[in-house]
Amino acid sequence: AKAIKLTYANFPPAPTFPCVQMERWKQEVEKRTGGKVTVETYPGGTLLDAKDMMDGVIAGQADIGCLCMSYQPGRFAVTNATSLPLGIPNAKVGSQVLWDLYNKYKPGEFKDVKVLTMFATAPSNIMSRKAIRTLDNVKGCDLRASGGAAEILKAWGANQVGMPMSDTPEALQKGTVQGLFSSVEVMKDFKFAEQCKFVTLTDTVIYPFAVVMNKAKWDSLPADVQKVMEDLAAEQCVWTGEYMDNHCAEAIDWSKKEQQVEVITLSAAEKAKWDESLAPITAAWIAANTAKGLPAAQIVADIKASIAAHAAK
Ligand code: DTR
Repeated sequence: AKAIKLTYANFPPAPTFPCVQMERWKQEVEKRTGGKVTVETYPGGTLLDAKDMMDGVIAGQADIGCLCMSYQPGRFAVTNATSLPLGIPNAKVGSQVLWDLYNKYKPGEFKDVKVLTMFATAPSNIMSRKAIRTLDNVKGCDLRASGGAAEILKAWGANQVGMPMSDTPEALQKGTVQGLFSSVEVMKDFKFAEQCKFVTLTDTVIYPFAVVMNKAKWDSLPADVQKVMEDLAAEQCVWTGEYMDNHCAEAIDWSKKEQQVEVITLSAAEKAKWDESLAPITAAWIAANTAKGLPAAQIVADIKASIAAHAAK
């Protein structure tokens, strides 16, 4: 049989978690297909950039692409509902909740691709140049976030600045932003700890990711190869969630020990204030998306039930 070569595009640099999971998927596919398939990986936006990922894969510029759905909130309304403040406790649960949701709704925005897997980051925390200890400290602070996480920052009164993660190192360097709101593994992987000496633990929303394949390319694959990839989908989702959770813990340890970062835990009374300001977000999302014809209340109910089911495991 002729060897099958697939290209796989990713937007952030090679050491970051979207690329780590990409290399793991490549290895597993090459192994499980007995070398019938080889995957050529392109980290760092060398083949497709963050915002071109979905359309680039649809157009066949890459066979496979990894995208952060938060960077196009309107395009991926159903799956981005996992970025509402609904209490996803970690990346492993978040990844499974996202995968359940995708499989239940199979939203139309994915009709032109084959979805190979999905996964989520760990819940977001604030990484900043200045100490943020109270809700008042956040007000007016220039912080970078996208999608659902951006809505959270706005509710807290931050000056939210939107951009993909891959543009953030330069924005921090230039002082366009004073910090960011994301999962904390980036403190180590992007060396943000060299500039952001404070982490405020808010443990709020996750960012959802998808890995998609060009539809015609998928259709051209032999059934046994398709089966290997389909069997890997849920496993890859859980693997990535676990990797992310472990890596966030390592990054926090490293930041404290090697970079003298202070990790700020909010008091229960203070945290209650932060959470209270998020209360209207979900209701507003349900109203807006019901108006657009989505079963929005059901989607939120499904996410809550799925969190409870996976968190209990
Ligand atoms: N939190 C999202 C996604 C994200 C988290 N870690 C990384 C690393 C590399 C790229 C994207 C992400 C974000 O802030 O964009």
